[in-house]
Amino acid sequence: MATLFISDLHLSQERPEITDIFLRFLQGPARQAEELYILGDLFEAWLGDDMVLPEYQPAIAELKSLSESVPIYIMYGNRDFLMRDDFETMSGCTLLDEELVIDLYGTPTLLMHGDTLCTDDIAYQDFRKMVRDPAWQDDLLGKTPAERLALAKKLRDISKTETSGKQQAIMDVNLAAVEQAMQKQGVQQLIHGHTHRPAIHEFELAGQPARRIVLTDWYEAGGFLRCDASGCQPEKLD
Ligand code: LP5
Repeated sequence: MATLFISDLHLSQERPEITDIFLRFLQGPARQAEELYILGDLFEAWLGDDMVLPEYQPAIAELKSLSESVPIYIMYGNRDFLMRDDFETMSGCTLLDEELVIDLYGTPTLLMHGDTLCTDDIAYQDFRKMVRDPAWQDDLLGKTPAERLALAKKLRDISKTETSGKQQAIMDVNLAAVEQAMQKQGVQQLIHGHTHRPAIHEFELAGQPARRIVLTDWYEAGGFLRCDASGCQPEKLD
């Protein structure tokens, strides 16, 4: 048995092939898993539990079916932080806090989406503070579906313009923030997504070997991390 991790699928009408890969993953490798963790940005944009976009329905139905035999845990990303209780009910997934330590076959492991580690991206962190404010979210969820769609499009356009002008390094994690997060939680292993820079980084933390595993995004193809008692291995899907 193994525990599987995925993130940054950004399911969207514009990439139906990625939804197909995800459905095959849920019907295939995920069925054999002990647990499945989704570490943020499953959806390109989640605009509220009361306005599920039609293109998300097949994935939600398949998650629900899988959840009857495999526990599925999901974290917020920077695109789908408006998921609430109704999403849990319709998908069978359990929403997680934004930092969680699990016992991964004997190795305490910190799970995060990863955006909070990008502390050099000051504009993003300010934006994040605004959109994670419960009052901002209540106001947003009070808007009509058409208004929410328009606002999400505007935010996407602003973000695209902004990210194209930012230095790549600014949009990666800050290593001091990584060390601080790991030390705060007392772990030597971290798994996260968000940066779209899949890798396994081995380094030293407090004089001991440490590991930071960055999950792949699903922009071009799919991929997951399989962990079992013998270690963790990235696997590709297409
Ligand atoms: O996602 P990615 O990797 O492309 O970029 C992120 C950061 N961008 C974001 C913004 C999202 O893309 C917007 C998505 C909106 C849909 C989901 C939200 C649902 C609720 C809202 C609508 C109903 O997260 C980007 C980071 C990058 O990761 C790397 O870490 O750099 O950050 C930005 O681009 C933020 C800008 O730097 C600052 C934007 C300021 C916007 C101010 C808006 C003011 C209000 C305008 C109202 C129209």
